[in-house]
Amino acid sequence: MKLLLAIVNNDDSARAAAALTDRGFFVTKLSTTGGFLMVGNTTLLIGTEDNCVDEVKKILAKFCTTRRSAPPPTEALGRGMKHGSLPNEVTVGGATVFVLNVEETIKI
Ligand code: 2BA
Repeated sequence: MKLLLAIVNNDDSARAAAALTDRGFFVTKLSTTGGFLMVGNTTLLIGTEDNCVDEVKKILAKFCTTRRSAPPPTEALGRGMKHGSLPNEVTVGGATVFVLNVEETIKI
């Protein structure tokens, strides 16, 4: 069994989670914040069998595409970013996915 931690854009999270649950996957949505931009994102927890990991990755790739967008407001920015230092457009979306081995899953 594997646990996928998928950090995705808030705007993509509902459709990605719905597509995953439609295919029978169990999903938990966590509201998270990126440590660099200090902007909200969503972390999806997906526990699944080893042979289903590729299907989860395909669904995430379908619903979490990268695109160009206006940057977040500068007052929301965290470390490493100065006022006026962002370009007019930044790349948003995509997914950062960690695949972890699960020793045991128990539902009590
Ligand atoms: P943030 O930490 O807010 O990072 C937003 C984007 O800023 C990143 O996009 C990356 O392009 C850039 N960035 C982040 N840290 C940087 C650094 N130390 N130096 C230079 N540029 C940096 P993504 O790589 O697509 O990551 C999107 C979000 O996924 C991140 O939001 C963070 O919440 C999470 N994430 C990505 N990689 C991670 C990792 N290795 N561990 C934990 N969380 C990660």
